[in-house]
Amino acid sequence: MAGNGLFPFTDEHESIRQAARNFAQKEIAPVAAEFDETGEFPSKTIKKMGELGFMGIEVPEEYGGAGMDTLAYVLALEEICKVDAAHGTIMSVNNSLFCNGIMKFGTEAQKQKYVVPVASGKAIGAYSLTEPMSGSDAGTMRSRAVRQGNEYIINGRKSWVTSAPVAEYIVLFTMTDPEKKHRGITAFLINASQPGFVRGKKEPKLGIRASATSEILFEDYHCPLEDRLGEEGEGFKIAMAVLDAGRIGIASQALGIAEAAYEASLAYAKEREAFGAKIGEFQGISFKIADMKTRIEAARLLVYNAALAKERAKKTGERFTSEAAMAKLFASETAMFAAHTAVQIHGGIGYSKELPVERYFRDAKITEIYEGTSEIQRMVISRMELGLR
Ligand code: COS
Repeated sequence: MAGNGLFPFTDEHESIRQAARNFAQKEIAPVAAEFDETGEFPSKTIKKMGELGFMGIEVPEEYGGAGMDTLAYVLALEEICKVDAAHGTIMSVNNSLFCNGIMKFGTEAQKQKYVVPVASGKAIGAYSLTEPMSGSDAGTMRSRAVRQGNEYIINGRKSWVTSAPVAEYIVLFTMTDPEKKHRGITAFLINASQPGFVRGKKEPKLGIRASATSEILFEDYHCPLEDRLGEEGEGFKIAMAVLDAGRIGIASQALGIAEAAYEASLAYAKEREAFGAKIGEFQGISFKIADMKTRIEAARLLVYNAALAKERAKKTGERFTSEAAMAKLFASETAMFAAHTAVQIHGGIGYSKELPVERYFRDAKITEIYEGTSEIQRMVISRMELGLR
């Protein structure tokens, strides 16, 4: 069983964890290296994950989801990412950045039109905040939406949009009133098959290569009023609140990568011999094993704690910003540490594409960058501690 008695795991949690583990080992493990190499989008396995309910774990069943809680979501995502972080990225965007935001801020009609197809795995969703000149400083975007009667005309360029090359629907954040700065940002729901939406250059990435990422362009895209998410000027708060949930997903992704790197290292330390002994018998290796294991268990506690905080927030409406930021910060740095250490323990073979260890190393890095860099997480945590926000 995951956890250690501190967390309220149920049989339902155990069954989704097992289902995710079985699926990942049987269906994703055999193809993960190939999709990483080609950078192609793994449509078949993603479709099957949708059929199993993995694309809308927390979405109520009447909106096409699995109707489970945040702990179920992090347990399933951890198992998928333990085998392949790229599949996990696609899953996390659909769940936490797309469905979660619309369930929280959308109208009934928006939930029916956008959440139902994505949560049931029939369509892919995306989330678009970043622009070429606006990353960490998300309030400074240049794209624009101008209201004309009962619609908005959207123009501009967004970048680093996960799943954009294949997404049918996108939650977009753009400026409606530049003078108001972050208070002039508004969220919209975009239909990628409408005129004025253009998919731009695909990013050639270091890791999570099977998760497609690209720029998107808006050229006089007409967005009807009913596809505005929330009120005018509420976009920045919606973006931040949705990222709070997203960061818990990235933290569980990082935990999964760290565990994979650790388990490979442990097995290798028990099997590989040098100087007449198993390498695990040398302190140079055994202390690395101890440090990996300790950091992973600490990361696990933070991830499950953040999931519980989000679950409580469904009733109290309280923010879980700090819990999510701490989990993401620590788990992503743990993933990078564990993957880096795993390559070192494996030596030459760890640097080879014959084993997945080098892929864990490349995939781990993004968890310290996307959905807010480690520096941004430290900013978020320290501002809350110091009462600066
Ligand atoms: N939930 C709800 N509201 C939030 C919030 C959150 N987690 N975080 C901030 N806000 C609100 C604030 O309360 C403030 O409200 P008012 O306008 O009423 O004062 C407003 O948003 C602006 O907040 P703040 O002054 O803290 O904004 P900053 O411009 O200083 O930036 C950071 C805040 C740096 C935290 C934010 O820009 C950020 O998270 N950047 C990283 C973006 C990111 O993760 N990008 C990756 C995209 S996905 S790959």
